[in-house]
Amino acid sequence: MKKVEAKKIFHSEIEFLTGAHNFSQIPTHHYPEIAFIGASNVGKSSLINAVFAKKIAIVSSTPGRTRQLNFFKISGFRDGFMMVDMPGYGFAKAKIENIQHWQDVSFDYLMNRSNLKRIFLLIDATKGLKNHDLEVIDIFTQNNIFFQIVLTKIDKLNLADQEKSTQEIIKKLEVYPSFCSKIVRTSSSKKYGITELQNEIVEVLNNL
Ligand SMILES: Nc1nc2c(ncn2[C@@H]2O[C@H](COP(=O)(O)OP(=O)(O)OP(=O)(O)O)[C@@H](O)[C@H]2O)c(=O)[nH]1
Ligand SMILES: [Mg+2]
Repeated sequence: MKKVEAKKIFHSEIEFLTGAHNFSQIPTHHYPEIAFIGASNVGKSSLINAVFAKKIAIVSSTPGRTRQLNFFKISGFRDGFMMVDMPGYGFAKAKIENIQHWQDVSFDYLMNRSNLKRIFLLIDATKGLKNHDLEVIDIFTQNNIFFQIVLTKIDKLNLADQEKSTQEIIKKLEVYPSFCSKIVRTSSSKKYGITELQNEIVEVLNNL
């Protein structure tokens, strides 16, 4: 199959397709999917906007803004692919039954979705790995789900601290077989690392 260039993908149309509160609302289609998952407020929606250079995903300073699985369709790869913006976990103010519900829907999706080709797990570079992240990573490990870490908000750290944050994560996670040791460092606000992340996405798609 002919390889598609990054420029074609990231300058193509992106549209919000649907938001799923329940597993039954998750759309059925043949498009490959790439998901952004991470703690509430880590910067998932901002990063989708930065990667596609469009204000399409809703960004908020209030944690817990994304309460459904949001599906965005991108036209620039073959006949299309999907980006999935997942509800953030670890949102302290949410009602316990809501948290349980989002988690059930999210994990059902993550574990059973054959369309899903890559999970990018976002970690705030200033915070590092938290218990919530490790719980998610444990579930990935138990289910042999491959994931790749993306550090967010690196504009808040100097280069030495970015490196320290990266090495700490590698040290903690290198024992996990489903961990991809290639960590991408990004800042949506300063547009750092966006090209690198785009290249990772292109690689996933071109290897399908
Ligand atoms: N300094 C800085 N702030 C950022 C960056 N990315 C996101 N933010 C801020 O972090 C906050 C949360 O961003 P979102 O993109 O809404 O985070 P989210 O992970 O989608 O949040 P939920 O949907 O609540 O889970 C907003 O105030 C953003 O402006 C970044 O690269 N640098
Ligand atoms: Mg969000």
